[in-house]
Amino acid sequence: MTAFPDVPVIQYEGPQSDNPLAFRWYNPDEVIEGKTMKDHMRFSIVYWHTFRGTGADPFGPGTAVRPWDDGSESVENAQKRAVVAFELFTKLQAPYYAWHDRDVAPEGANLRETHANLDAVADVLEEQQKATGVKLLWGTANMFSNPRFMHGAATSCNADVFAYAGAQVKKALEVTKRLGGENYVFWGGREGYQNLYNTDMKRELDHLAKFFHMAVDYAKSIGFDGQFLIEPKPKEPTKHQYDSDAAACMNFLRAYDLDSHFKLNIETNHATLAGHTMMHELDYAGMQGGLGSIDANTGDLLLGWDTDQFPTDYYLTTQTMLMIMKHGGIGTGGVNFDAKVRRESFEPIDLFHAHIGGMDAFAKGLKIAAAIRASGELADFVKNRYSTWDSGIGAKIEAGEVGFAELEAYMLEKGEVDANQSGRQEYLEHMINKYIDRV
Ligand code: XUL
Ligand code: CO
Repeated sequence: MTAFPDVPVIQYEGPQSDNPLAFRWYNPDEVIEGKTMKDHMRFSIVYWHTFRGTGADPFGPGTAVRPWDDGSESVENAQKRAVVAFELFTKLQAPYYAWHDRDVAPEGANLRETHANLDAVADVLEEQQKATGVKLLWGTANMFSNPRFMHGAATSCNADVFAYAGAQVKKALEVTKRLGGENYVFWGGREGYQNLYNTDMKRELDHLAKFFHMAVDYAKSIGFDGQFLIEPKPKEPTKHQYDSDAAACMNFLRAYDLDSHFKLNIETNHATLAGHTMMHELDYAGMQGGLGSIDANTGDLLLGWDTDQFPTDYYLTTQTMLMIMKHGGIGTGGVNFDAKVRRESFEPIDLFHAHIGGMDAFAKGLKIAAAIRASGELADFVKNRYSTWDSGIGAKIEAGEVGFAELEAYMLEKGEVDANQSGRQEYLEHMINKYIDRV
């Protein structure tokens, strides 16, 4: 049985290929800076958009044609769907996948039944992982769709909801461990507020921290040694999400003594919703030792909400790979396509076109970034721009050898600062194009 009879395992055919079902840039075994493309990116496919997305929007129902799915919320349908998912992962040569508990298995009539449903589907996931070699990048719990989470989960005003969420994450952690998941993600679902008149923000943040500490403690008790990740997002569904951006997350983690247990999962469309670039969020997380993984997608600047589109822009992928390489690679994380096909792209084959495009864009971005790094042109420019800090007064300031009194004495003697130099933004933007042209 195959769900995609007309799709072969996608192969690398090189930039001149006209075959839409081939990679033009993603050549998994090609070595760049001493590491294969496969290991640089550790591509991952998400279960929720790719296998549970229907194309529904606030104006109309789903449009997606998914012949393998009978549309029911039965465990049997979920198990059949899992087999199809692994056919797609394998045909795309994706080494990883990621899920929410509720993507893979339906809720039952009560928590006990819900847990059992998850176990029954995990049996198939485990079998399929073994048969195909595809691995679990991360698991997470959906604590935002069910109406019980209307006020949030760990930040709910209702203590019972906190308790339910704890039970849910306990189980999700167990299943993530069972399936060899390399990370566990918390995206803040409805952890935020719609207004401050009805919200005790301090109490909610204290609860959120308590919840994360419980997760760390429980993971330790079951021997789950995957990396915990928080995924920043500023808004949607709430007006203010507590995990609003990389800086807010790092501050939260430090304030509550969680920073040694968590890193960040940086998502492109979340960065832009926060008014930042992906490059900014990656650099900020990286410099704080918090870069754990990325959710690869892109938004539409004319729409301005979380459209979760597939990334095809070489500037974006180049900038992303530049930052990942600058900060020493993606570690146990990966390039996880948290992206969905458009409502109008309703055929199964569109899932392949979308992922091939995203993987190729990242592969080319990696090659461009490597070429920029190999020439040293950009790094030399930046180093030179800060050269006044390498000796003289700059070096003394950095070494902590001087205070305001010494600075005053220095400037009184010198009278005026040495001449400033151009930042050369336009020169650099054009210089980056040179590498895009040449790769
Ligand atoms: C929501 C989002 C989530 C997380 C996992 O915007 O990105 O899908 O990645 O909960
Ligand atoms: Co995401």
